[in-house]
Amino acid sequence: MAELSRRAALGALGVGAATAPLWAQQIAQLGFDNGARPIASDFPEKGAMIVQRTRAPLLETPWDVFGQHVFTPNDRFYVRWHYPDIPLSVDTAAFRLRIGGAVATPRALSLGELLKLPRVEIAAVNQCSGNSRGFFTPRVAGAQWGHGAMGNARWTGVRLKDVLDLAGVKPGAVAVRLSGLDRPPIDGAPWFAKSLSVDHARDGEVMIAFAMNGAALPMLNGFPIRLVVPGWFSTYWIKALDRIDVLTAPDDNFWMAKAYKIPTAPHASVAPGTKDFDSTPIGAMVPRSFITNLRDGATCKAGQPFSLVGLAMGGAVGVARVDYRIDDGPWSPATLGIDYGRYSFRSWTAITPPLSPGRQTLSVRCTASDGRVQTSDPVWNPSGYQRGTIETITVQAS
Ligand SMILES: Nc1nc2c(c(=O)[nH]1)N[C@H]1C(S)=C(S)[C@@H](COP(=O)(O)O)O[C@H]1N2
Ligand SMILES: [Mo]
Repeated sequence: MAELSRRAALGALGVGAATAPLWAQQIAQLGFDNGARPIASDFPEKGAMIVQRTRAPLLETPWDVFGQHVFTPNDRFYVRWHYPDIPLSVDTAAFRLRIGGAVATPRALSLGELLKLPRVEIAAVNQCSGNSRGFFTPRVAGAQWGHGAMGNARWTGVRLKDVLDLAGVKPGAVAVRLSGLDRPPIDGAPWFAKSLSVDHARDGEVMIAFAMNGAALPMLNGFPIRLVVPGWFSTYWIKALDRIDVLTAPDDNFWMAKAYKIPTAPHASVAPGTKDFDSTPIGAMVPRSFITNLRDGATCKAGQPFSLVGLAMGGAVGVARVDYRIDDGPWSPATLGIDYGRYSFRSWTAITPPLSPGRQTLSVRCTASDGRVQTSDPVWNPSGYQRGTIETITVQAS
């Protein structure tokens, strides 16, 4: 990979990044109250993105991108960091991935050594736990994402298992903790680190990716290497990964023990306002589906059929079927597009019967290959995680 030998440098990034005056910017409407956000094109290696925050950058993919691509282009792929102190350049020659803790031989691997391992490629959706948080009712605190804190890519890299085997995981190990080059703003604050069970880390699918969609990772998406945990929410997909620690006890760090926890109740949902509930770390994703060629509030011609186009995902399993319906009518099957593997977006299309005049609701529903099906049950938890409810839009036919 020639691109990995470059010394990537972004220059100053942050407060000054979205420099265009507000009047010169486009505005995205995210579909919930107070959902207007500026669109900026001046983040490094990024095209037009919805700016949720500049420091640390939280950039959302504009919705029209999902209508144009099953694989989200790198320069339109959403960005999420917790801490403002993020890597802006990486000296790829000096870079080392350190593997320590309960291993036979602690290692510090150069990128060259890493790239000698067998290559794997997998198509997988990267989705933030809080994707679609802005649609939670009642609203909850946190980044008010629309549906664009997700993206699909072909990830190329090496198996985490093979990297762990180079160091030799000792018997008695239970978890593998991963962290990257970003740092908390104040001493004593917990580094952003996430852990997987040893079995999960060694399942042969969890990978360390050095490329997405055939190109080096954008700096903001974790250059030079990041973890990819197919089927799991991307809080675990550690970017700019430079440290792996094998643990002999469950990880009790803040980001595992306190943050990113969801109710154990069905759909990760509790009655709005509930604070005390049994919780568990968020993990596998759930089925979701979206219409991408029509916006909420769109107008269309009455008396004639029209085509629906969209994307679906099964979560941690594949997409078995997608159905749509008009108002409370029967569910009708959509036609599925190319299958790029169970972890990828799956495109779908449908031709509706002629629409009667007036306002109608269009709903879309994914059934995953394990039989799990989206429902209209509302999802609410105080952190705004794991929305999986059936999404609807209204159109005006005339
Ligand atoms: N090093 C590091 N990795 C990280 C994070 C972070 O703050 N630091 N955030 C995680 C979260 S919560 C998300 S949603 C994804 C976002 O990945 P992306 O920015 O490539 O879209 O990165 C994950 N990996
Ligand atoms: Mo996230």
